[in-house]
Amino acid sequence: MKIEKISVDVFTYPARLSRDTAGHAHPGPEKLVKLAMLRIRDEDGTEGYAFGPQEVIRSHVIESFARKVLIGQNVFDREKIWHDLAHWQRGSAGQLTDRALALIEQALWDLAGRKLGLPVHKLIGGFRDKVPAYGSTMCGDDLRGGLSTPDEYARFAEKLVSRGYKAIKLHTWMPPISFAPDAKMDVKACAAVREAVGPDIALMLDGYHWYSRTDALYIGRELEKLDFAWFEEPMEEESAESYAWLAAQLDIPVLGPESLPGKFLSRASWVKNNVCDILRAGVAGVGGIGACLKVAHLAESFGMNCEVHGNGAANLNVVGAIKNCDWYERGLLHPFLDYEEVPAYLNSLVDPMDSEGFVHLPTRPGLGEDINFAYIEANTVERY
Ligand code: LLH
Ligand code: MG
Repeated sequence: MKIEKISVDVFTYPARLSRDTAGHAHPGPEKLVKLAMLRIRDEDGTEGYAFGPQEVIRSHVIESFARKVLIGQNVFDREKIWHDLAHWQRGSAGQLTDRALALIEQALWDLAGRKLGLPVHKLIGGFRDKVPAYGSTMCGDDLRGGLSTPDEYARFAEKLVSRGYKAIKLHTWMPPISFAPDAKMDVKACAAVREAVGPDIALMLDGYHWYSRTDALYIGRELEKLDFAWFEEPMEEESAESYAWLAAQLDIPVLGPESLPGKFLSRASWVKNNVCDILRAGVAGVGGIGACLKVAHLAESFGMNCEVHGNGAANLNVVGAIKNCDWYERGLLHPFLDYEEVPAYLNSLVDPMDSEGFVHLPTRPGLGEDINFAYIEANTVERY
């Protein structure tokens, strides 16, 4: 049961995404993009896998930290391995990130599931076999027919509802879009979507993340009139005081923190200080599935929901194993892109959604990704 080998295959696959100067994803011309697949192998030859950006698990990270900590350890000792890695972070001069911890730990969960013949959510302790999804839009853009006006958001929302979604989250306009940020435009888009989908679809807003307190308060009060389910990350999350100020004045639940560092420790301070109403954590952001479960269980202990950030196998397995999360975030979605299209390195989607808007939890052993190993082998450009 000892870990024998850790390696990374970097491969290319075609995608139609581009990133703006602030890092937000939008539709773009098809081009080959790189993705890294981390492999961890047990002495009996069983492997576990996790996918992520090459930069996060570049050869320095694998050589200097992952191999030194993992080789020879018991493959099932995830908690010990995670703490050994977390302690290395302090002396790593910022090179060993929470995102690297998350990918390494994900591969260990995948390996454990494959060895035991169980999906990871069942291994953790299953809570459900299907979960309602919200359609999470891309950020607003300036593409005609895309997400460039409130009316275009409304037309797209109608399409999402006819696809089966029972909930929609808007990401509205952010710089570098010329007029952004604009609190009034955000409210107009939210009003147009509510008008288009009627009262029975749950709606959420995840707008500009750097609004002033007063703009955030204005938007929050308008969302209350539109019966939105939550208001996500409207301000800089380093300012817990601003969130406490906002949450104290609004009835609509304020949700966060999504991108704040500090793993489950920073979330504990948010709960203790009544900084938010619904807690947030995603596997990549807090350093792994185990860390994300700690946040969810912390929230549960205080009678709060923890809405899990992001799509993908790891987040879906967490959602399948906790009670206090109402939705799975499916996206990011855009009128010009087809989320149902399977990326070339997989044989099928890990998060298929039925016509009622439910995503079904994977039943394959491990994290549940149906990996196209032949494609990856044929398109590998670097190995270490
Ligand atoms: O800024 C963005 O591009 C989105 O907000 C993105 O980070 C998305 O992952 C998100 O916040 N989802 O909840
Ligand atoms: Mg968000």
